[in-house]
Amino acid sequence: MTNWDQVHTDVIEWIKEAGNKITESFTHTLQIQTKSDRNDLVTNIDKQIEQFFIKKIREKYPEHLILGEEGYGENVHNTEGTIWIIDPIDGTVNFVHQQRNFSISIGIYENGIGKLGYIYDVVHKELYHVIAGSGAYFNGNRLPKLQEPQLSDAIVGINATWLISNKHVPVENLHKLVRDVRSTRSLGSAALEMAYIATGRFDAYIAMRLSPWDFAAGKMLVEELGGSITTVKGEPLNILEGSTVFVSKPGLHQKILRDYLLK
Ligand code: 2AM
Ligand code: CA
Ligand code: CA
Ligand code: CA
Repeated sequence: MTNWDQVHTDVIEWIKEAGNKITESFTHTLQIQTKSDRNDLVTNIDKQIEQFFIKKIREKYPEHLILGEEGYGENVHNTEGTIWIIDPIDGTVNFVHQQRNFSISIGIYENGIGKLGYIYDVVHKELYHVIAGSGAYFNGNRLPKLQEPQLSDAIVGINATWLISNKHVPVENLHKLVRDVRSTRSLGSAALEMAYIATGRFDAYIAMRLSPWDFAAGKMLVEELGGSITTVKGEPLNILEGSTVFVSKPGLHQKILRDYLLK
């Protein structure tokens, strides 16, 4: 049996330690490589931080499985057992170019069910965490349930790239959405954009290409507070597969799906 209180204590300690390692790296020269295209970056620090978590987890919880973006964990094929889904740096482009607006994201699932989730904004020292079924927290303070906003008052997170072209939603529909809401933002860290919904800084977030480590923690966080997360077609997310992602406060989710994304 997993002692979840102990896991929580450990993650908080490890995430803060990892955060310090990342901020210390700011004064050193980064080794930057590209992945799927020239704008998809990875650095030695992304790799070091993933390896740091994997070492800690394997020492303390050897029976647990780890799915990490940089590939130092296991090849996880099904949801059986306890799986840690880790993005060591979510928002690597921001990490490289801005030294801010990136996060560490960790979601822990047991037999496919979310148990614990963490999103840590390293530079602002803002920690979002969720104990599924027992509350979501911002820097240790319990977050209230999300309220339904008016579409015309909504701040929507979306990357401008998807308004130029995407394979999933007609761009005209997205253009209309942009006109109908109060404003759009693009933060560049999917996990943080979901955390921003939890604190009410954003009302919705749309992304056309995310991976499990981008949304594993954010999904739990938003759902705990009564928000919804699906694909842009309204389908449930598979925690082990990449997909489009649409996250929103209650009420607004159905409205944006019906009037814009499924139109
Ligand atoms: P990353 O920084 O961990 O790669 C904005 O680019 C957001 O989309 C970030 O959260 C980024 O995560 C994520 N993302 C997912 N797939 C990506 C890809 N192929 N290229 C760039 N960013 C990607
Ligand atoms: Ca990446
Ligand atoms: Ca990511
Ligand atoms: Ca990453």
